[in-house]
Amino acid sequence: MSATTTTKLPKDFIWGFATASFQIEGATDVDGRGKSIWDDFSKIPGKTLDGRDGDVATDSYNRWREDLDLLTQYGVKSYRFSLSWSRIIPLGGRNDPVNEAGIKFYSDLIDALLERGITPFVTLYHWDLPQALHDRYLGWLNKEEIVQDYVRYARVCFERFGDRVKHWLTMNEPWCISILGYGRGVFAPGRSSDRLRSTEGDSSREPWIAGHSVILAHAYAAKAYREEFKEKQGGQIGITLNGDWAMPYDDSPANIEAAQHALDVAIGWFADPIYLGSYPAFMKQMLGDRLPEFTPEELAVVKGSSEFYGMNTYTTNLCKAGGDDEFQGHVEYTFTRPDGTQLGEQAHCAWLQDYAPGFRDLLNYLYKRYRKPIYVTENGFAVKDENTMPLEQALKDDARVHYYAGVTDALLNAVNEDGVDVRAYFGWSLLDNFEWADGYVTRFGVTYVDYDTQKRYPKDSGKFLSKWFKEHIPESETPKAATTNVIVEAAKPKPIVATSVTGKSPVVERLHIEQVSRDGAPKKKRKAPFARFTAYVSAFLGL
Ligand code: GBH
Repeated sequence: MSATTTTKLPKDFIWGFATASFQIEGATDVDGRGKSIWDDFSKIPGKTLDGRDGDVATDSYNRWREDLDLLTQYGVKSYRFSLSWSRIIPLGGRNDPVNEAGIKFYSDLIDALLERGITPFVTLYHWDLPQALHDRYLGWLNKEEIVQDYVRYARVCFERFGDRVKHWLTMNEPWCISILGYGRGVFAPGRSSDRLRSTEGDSSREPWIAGHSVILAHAYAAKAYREEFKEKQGGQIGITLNGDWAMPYDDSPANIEAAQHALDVAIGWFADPIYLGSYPAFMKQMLGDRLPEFTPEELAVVKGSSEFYGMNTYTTNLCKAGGDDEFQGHVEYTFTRPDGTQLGEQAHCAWLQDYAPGFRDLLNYLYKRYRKPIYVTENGFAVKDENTMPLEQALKDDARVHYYAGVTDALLNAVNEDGVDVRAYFGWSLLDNFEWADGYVTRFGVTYVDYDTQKRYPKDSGKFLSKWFKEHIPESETPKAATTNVIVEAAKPKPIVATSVTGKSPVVERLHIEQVSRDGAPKKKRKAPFARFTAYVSAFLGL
C-alpha cells in the first residue's frame, strides 16, 4: 500500500483552484471599470506572443456563474481569485470615487461562493495596477503616493467584503511585479534599461525601488486590517511570494552557495524583511546603496506583517554560480544535470519542468526558515503544445496529471513525514486563461477553454485533483455543495519515479518535527517509501 492511500491531510485542509482578475475577466470597458496597466500594454505589438490582449480573456465577468458551477463540480473547498483595483476605484487614488458597479460584481460573486459552501480566498493585487496611477506618478516607483493609495483601496475592500471574506492576500508575487515590470520589462508597465524594449526605465535601480514600495504597501494594509477590521471580522491577512526550489548544480562550494543566493533574491528579498526583519545580507552586498532602506518606524510595521506564508511555486532550478544577472543573484539556472539528463518533463514554457521532490524541499526550507503556516496559493503545469492539439487530446493531459500526482504526494509527505504546517493548496489554474506575455498560447488550466466558443471542458488533471483531495481530506468537513460533485472519474496517474538527486543542497534539511495532530494527541509516524528514499539520499550525502 502506498502512503497516499493510508495517510491523510488534516480535516480542515483547504484546497481549490486559483485565478486572477485580468487573466479571466475580460469586459475591460464595462460598468465603469478604469483601465489597468495591462489593458494598453498587451495591445502593443510584440508584448504578447500571439499579439492578443485581455479584452475578452475567458469572459468570466459574464460567465462567472458557469465558472462557479465548475468549482462545485470539482468539489473544491475554496476559490482563490483577485480583485481588479480599477473596477473598484477606476482612477485608483485615495481621493478618487468608488465604483459601486465594481463592488457589486465582487459582492455577488462572494455571496454565490458562500451559498455553494466555497470559501473565498481573495488577492487584492495581482498585477493590474490602475493605469491612472502609473500616469499620475509612475505607480510602484513612487513610494509616498502608492502606499497611501493602496492602503485606501485595501480599506475599501475590507469594509465592503470583509464581513464575508476571511482570507486576504495583499500582493501576488512581488518579485514578478518588480523584476518583470521594471527590470526585464516583459510585464506591464514594461520599463527597462533595454532601449529596444522600452524608451524609459533603469533596470539597475527601479526594480528594487518598486519592490520596496510593494513591501510597504502590503505592510501598511495589513496593519490597517489588524487595527481596524480583524477583531470584528475575524479574518487573516498575508502576502503571496513566488519562488522555485534552488538546487546546486553539483557539489562544488560555489554552486552550493549560489543556490542560497538564488533563494535570497527570489524569496528572501521579500520574506526576510516581512518575517525576519531585514533584507538578506547578500542583497545588501550585491546592490549596495541601490537597495532602499527602511526607516525604523517602517521596519516595525513590515516585520511580522504577514500571518502566514503564501507560497506560489512551479519548478526547481539547478543553480550554477556566475553570470551578471542580479535578478537571479548572479546565478545561472539550468534544467540539465552534469550528466546531461533533464531534471524532469519540459513544460510549454522554457522556465518550467516537472520535478516534485523540489516542492517538498521548498516546503521544508520555508517552514524551517520562516516558521509560519504555509498556504500553497499557486502551483501548476503547462503541457507542451497543448494549444495546437485537438480538443480530445488536450483533455487527456497526462503530463499535467503526472505533475499534480507528484506534487500532491510530496505535499502529503511534507505534512505527515516532515511535520511542515501546510494548510492549503490551490492549483493554477481553474481555467486556461490570458497567460500574460505568453498571450493565450500557454495553457495552465485544469479546464480547457475553447476561445472561439468560450466553452469549458474539464481536463483529466482537474478530475485527478478533485478525486485526490476527496480521498485525502477526511469527510466530516466536506462542504454540502461538494457532495454534488459530478466529476468523479479520475485519470490514473503514472507511477512517480523519484529522480536521483545530483547535487547536495546546503539549504534543505528535513524537519523531523514531533508529530502532533491538531487535537494534541501524538501521531503515529510511518515512513512512506518515497520519504525513505529521500532520507537515504540525504544520509548518503551526509545531510
Ligand atoms: C504565476 O507566476 C502567476 O501568478 C500567474 O498569474 C501565472 O499565470 C502563472 O504563474 C503561470 O505563469 O524567465 O525571468 O521571465 C509564476 C512565477 C516567475 C514564473 C517568473 C515565470 C519567469 C522568469 N513566475 N518566471 S523569467
